[in-house]
Amino acid sequence: MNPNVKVSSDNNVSIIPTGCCHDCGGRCVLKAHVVNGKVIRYETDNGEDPQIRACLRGRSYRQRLYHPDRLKYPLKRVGSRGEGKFERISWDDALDNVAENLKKIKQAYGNSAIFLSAGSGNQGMLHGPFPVGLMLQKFGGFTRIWGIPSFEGALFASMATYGTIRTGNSRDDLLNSNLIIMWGWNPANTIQDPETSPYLALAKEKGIKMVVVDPRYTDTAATFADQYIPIRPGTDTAMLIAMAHVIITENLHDQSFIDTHTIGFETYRKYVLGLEDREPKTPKWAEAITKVPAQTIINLAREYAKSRPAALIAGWGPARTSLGEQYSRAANVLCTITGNIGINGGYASGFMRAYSSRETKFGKAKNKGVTSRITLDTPLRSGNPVEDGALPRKKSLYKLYGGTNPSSARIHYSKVYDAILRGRAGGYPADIKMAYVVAGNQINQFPNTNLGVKAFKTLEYVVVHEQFMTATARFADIVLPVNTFMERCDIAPPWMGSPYYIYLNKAVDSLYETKSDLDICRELSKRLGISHHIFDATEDELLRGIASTRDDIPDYDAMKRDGVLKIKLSEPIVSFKEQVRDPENNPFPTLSGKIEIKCDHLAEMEDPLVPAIPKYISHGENYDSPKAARYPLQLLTTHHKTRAHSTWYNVPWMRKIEPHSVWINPVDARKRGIENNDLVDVFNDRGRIRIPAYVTERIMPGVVNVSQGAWYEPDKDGVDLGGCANVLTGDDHSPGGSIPMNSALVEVEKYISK
Ligand SMILES: Nc1nc2c(c(=O)[nH]1)N[C@H]1C(S)=C(S)[C@@H](COP(=O)(O)OP(=O)(O)OC[C@H]3O[C@@H](n4cnc5c(=O)[nH]c(N)nc54)[C@H](O)[C@@H]3O)O[C@H]1N2
Ligand SMILES: Nc1nc2c(c(=O)[nH]1)N[C@H]1C(S)=C(S)[C@@H](COP(=O)(O)OP(=O)(O)OC[C@H]3O[C@@H](n4cnc5c(=O)[nH]c(N)nc54)[C@H](O)[C@@H]3O)O[C@H]1N2
Ligand code: SF4
Ligand SMILES: [Mo]
Repeated sequence: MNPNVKVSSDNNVSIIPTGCCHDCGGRCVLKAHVVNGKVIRYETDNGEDPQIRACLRGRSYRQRLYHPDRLKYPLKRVGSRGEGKFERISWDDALDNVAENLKKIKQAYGNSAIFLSAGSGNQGMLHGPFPVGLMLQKFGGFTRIWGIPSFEGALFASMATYGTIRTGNSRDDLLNSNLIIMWGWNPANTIQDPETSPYLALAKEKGIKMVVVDPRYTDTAATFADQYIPIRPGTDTAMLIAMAHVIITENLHDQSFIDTHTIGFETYRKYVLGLEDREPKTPKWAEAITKVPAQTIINLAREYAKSRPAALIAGWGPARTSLGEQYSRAANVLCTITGNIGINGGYASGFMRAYSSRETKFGKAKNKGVTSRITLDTPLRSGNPVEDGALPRKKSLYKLYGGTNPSSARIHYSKVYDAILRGRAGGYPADIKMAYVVAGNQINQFPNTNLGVKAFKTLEYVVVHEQFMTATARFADIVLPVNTFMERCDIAPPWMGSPYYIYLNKAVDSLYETKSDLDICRELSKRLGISHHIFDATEDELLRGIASTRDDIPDYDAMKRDGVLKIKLSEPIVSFKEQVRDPENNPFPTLSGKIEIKCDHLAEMEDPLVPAIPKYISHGENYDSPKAARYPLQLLTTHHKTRAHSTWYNVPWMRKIEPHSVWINPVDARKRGIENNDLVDVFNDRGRIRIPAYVTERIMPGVVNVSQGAWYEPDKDGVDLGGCANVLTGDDHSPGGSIPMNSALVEVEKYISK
C-alpha cells in the first residue's frame, strides 16, 4: 500500500494528502477522501497555522475531475480547422501523427516554425509545459513568447527601479503597518497566496486603516476597506504623481532616505513640479484625468507620507493597461520617496515576490549585484537552439540579468497572431507553421480572439494537450487527453511568496485513456529519436531530484507524507532590509547600486514612451482617445472569483455562485435603456459578445467589466455568445511589454432579438 495513504477509522476511506495548483493566485492543501478508487469528498488544511486552506474552486474539484466532458481518448480532426469535428483514434496513431508532423515541419521550415504555446494551466514543477519544452528543445528548438500577461509591466518596472523581482514582504508583516493601500489589488477574489485574506482580516481586527483604489467596489473593498476611492482606468499614474506633488511641496518626503539610497530624485522633482514642461502635476491636474477629487488625493498623500510604516500594494491589474509600466514605476517611486522601503510594515511594491522558494539555490546568487555586462552585440544563450545566438532586444533591460526576457528571437504575447499571419516578411523572427499548445487556452486567453481564429486557420498543424474541448482544442489537428493533478504526483511552490510547498500525491488512477504531459513526451521522444534522462526516470525520481535543488526542502519523504511543507520563518520577510540597514555593504542590485528613480538604462532605449522617470502619458485606448467618440466605455477584463482564467468555467457549482455578466453602472445602463439581467451586446471594431448585464453601482460610470475566462462560443454571425473578454481586447503592447487588457474601449447596447 502507498505509504502516504492514511486509512480512516471506518477502514473504507483512504485520505490522501494532495493539493490544487492551477494558476489561480494560490496553491492549496486538499485531502482527498477516496473510496474504491474514487474521490468522494475533499477536506482542506486543518493543521497548524498558517493554514493553507483551499477556496471554493479547489473544494469543487470533484466536479472538474469527474466532469462528463473530460477528454477521454485521443482525437483527430475530421472537419475543417476550428469546426470542432473529431474522431476517436488510438494513442499509437495519435502519437505517430504528432511525431510525423513535427518532423515534416522541421524539415520543411526549420525549428523556428514550431510555436510552443505554453499555458499556465498546471503550476506543478514537473508536469504541464515543462516536459514539452524540454522535448522540443532536444528536437532542435521552438519559438516562444516574451511578455507575460500577468505582470510584464510590473516586472519591467520592478527591474528598472530595484533591479530585482524580490521586492515583497511576507504577509505577516502587514500587521506592522499603520496604513495599507490596496491599489488595483483584489486578493479577496484573486487570493494572492492563501494566507493573504486571513492576514488582512487580522489587520482589520487590529484597527489598521485600509484603503482600496479601484474602478470597481471589489469584494476586497467591501470586506476590508475603511475608504474606497474609485478611479478611471488607465489613469493611476497621474494620481500617483500628484500624490508625489503633495508630498514634495509639503516637504513630507524622506530626504535622508532619498540621499542615501536613490538616484534621480531631482529630475523627478522637476517633472512633478512642472519646472520644465510648465505643467505642475497638481492634485487638480490629476482630478481632471482620474476623476478622483483633488482633496481626496491630497488627503491620501498626506496620510501615506505621515503614517510610516505604510504599505502601498500596487497590484498588477492597473499595469495591464496601455503603458502599464509607468503606473508601476510611479508606485515604486512613491514608496521610495516616503522611505517605506526595507522596514517592517512598509512595502516596496515592485513585482512583489517575497519568499524565494521558486528559485533554486543556484539562482540565489543573482541578487548579489550585476556581474555580467551584456551589450546589444552579445549573442545570448538559452538552451533553446532556436534562440541561441540571438541578440538582445533593445528595450528589454538586457543589462539587468535578462530579467525581462531579452531575446530578440521571441515574439510578444500580444503579437503572436500578427506574427503567424505576417511572419518574417512582417518583421518577426520566425515564420510559424505549427502550434504546440499545452496547458493553455490561447484562443480564449490571448488578446484579440477573432484575429487568433484567423491566424490559427492558416497554420499547417496544431496539436493540443488538454483536459477539455476548449476553444483552442477545437482548432487542433490532434487533441491528446491529459490527466489532472489528482491522477499523478507533483510539487507546487507557492504563488508569490509565502513560505511553503505543496506535495500533490496521486489520489486516483488516470481516468479513461488520459496520460500526463510527461508520459506523452516519453512516448513522443522515442518516436522523435531524442533522449534525455527525464524521459527515462520515474516520477518519484524526478520529483526527488527537483526537491534536491532546493535547500529549503530538508526532507522529501516527510513533505510527501504530509502533503505540505510549511517553512518556519524567524521573522517576517522584508525585502531590502539589508540594503537599507547597511547600504555600504549591500548595494541594490541595479546598475547604480541605488534605487533608480531615474533609470539611465531606460533612457538608452530612446523611446519617449519609456522615459527615464515615471510619467503620465495618455496612450492607446484610454478615456480620451479619439476612439471614445464611437466606443465611450472603458472595458476592464478582471480575474473572476469562480475560475482561474478559463479553468473551472464549466464547473456547475462555480457558475451558480456568480453567473458571467457585464458589470455596468446604472447611469450608463439607464442611458441605454438597459435593466439588470437584460441580454446586451458589448462590442467594438474587433468583435461582439452577447451576455447578461449586471447593473450595479459597484462599478464607476464610464467603465464596464467583463471578467476574462468565459468560453468563446461564436454563433454563425461571429457573435460570441459565451462572452469571452478577449473578443474585445486589442493586440498592442507597450515598450516595456505590458499588455493593455484593461485598456479597450467598447459600446454596450440592449440586444433585441430579430
Ligand atoms: N479568482 C481568481 N484568482 C486569480 C486568477 C483568476 O483567474 N481567478 N488568476 C491569477 C493570475 S494568473 C493572476 S496574473 C492574478 C492577477 O491578479 P490581478 O492582476 O491583481 O487581478 P485583476 O482582477 O485583473 O485586477 C485586480 C484589480 O485591478 C483593478 N483594475 C483594473 N484596471 C485598473 C486600473 O486601471 N486602475 C485601477 N486602480 N485598478 C484597476 C480591477 O478592477 C481589479 O479589481 O490573479 C491570480 N488569481
Ligand atoms: N482579457 C484578459 N485576458 C487575459 C487576462 C486578463 O487579465 N484579461 N489574464 C491573462 C493571464 S494573467 C493569464 S496567466 C492567462 C492565462 O491563460 P491560460 O494559461 O490559457 O489559462 P487557462 O485559460 O486557465 O487555460 C489553462 C488550460 O490548461 C488546461 N490544463 C490544466 N491542467 C493541465 C495539465 O496538467 N496539462 C495540460 N496539458 N493542460 C492542463 C486547462 O484545462 C485549461 O484549459 O490569461 C491571460 N488572459
Ligand atoms: S483554486 Fe487556487 S486558491 Fe483555490 S484551492 Fe485551488 S490552489 Fe487554492
Ligand atoms: Mo496570470
